Amino acid sequence: MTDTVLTTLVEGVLTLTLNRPEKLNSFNEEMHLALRTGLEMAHEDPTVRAVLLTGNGRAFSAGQDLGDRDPRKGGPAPDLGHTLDTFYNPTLRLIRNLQKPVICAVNGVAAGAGANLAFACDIVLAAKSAKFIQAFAKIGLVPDAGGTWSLARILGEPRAKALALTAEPLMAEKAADWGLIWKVVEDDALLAEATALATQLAAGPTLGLGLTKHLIQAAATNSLDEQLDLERDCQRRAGRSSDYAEGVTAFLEKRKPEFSGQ
Ligand code: LHQ
Repeated sequence: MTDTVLTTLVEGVLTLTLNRPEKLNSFNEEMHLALRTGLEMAHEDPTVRAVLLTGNGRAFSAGQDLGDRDPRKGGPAPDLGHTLDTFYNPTLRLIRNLQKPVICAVNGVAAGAGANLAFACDIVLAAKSAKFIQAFAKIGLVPDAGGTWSLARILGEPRAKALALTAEPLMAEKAADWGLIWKVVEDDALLAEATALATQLAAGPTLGLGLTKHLIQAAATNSLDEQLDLERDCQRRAGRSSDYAEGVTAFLEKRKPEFSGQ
């Protein structure tokens, strides 16, 4: 059995590399469970202070492994809702609920749930040659893995609908122009740049960064009043952290802060 997700932990960065390159890192059950194990480790292990998600080979991920459920083999129609409940949705929630930054380095094509997995991450960098495809329409499905949520929120209805209904590829540079991702990097510089960013964030004030992520996500559904209250509560927690004391002390002493993540 091969490792369907390669895992390393260096300087606080847990790098999870989707690793079924011959299938363009499409998801089978084994890869789903391996990714989930990695994300659960990110939740539980305090030495993990940032996550970097990427793919091995020429693709980031082509979404669901379509060979896994070959309709030519007969049998009852599959319950894809169950597949989402069992595999995709827990992973999406683990990423969104992780109170640590998740960086995604999209190294090549990201199709179907593969694209939407990337959009769930906190900061997305993509190789110049990468493209995003809402491939679902080509096989009679609806966008999943949070795609309708992310696309509608980030792009608005006109662009979200056109991408989802036509399944036209969206090149990395346009995705960045449209605000779907953070930045485009030359192909051969992607991993180094994404690792440097993840390492920088892993050395940051993890509690404060996690609360910041939570606040920005909550803003999508909160009223201004609710958000002001939530900012107050989060700032109260951040203000009691040792990283706040260290940050201010380092500023006053004109030195670089050494954050512990606490
Ligand atoms: C693949 C795949 C793939 C298996 C390439 N599976 N082998 C959730 C709930 C439950 C079920 C259903 O789905 C979902 C969520 C979803 O993600 S649905 C959407 C599933 N994904 C797709 O529909 C994308 C299918 N792939 C493609 O359209 C193309 O492969 C893309 C545009 C990604 C890349 O095109 P090319 O660069 O031309 O590569 P290729 O098509 O030649 O693929 C290379 C190999 O990878 C090839 O195998 P082979 O043995 O012939 O070399 C493909 O069969 C295999 N592959 N995607 N999803």
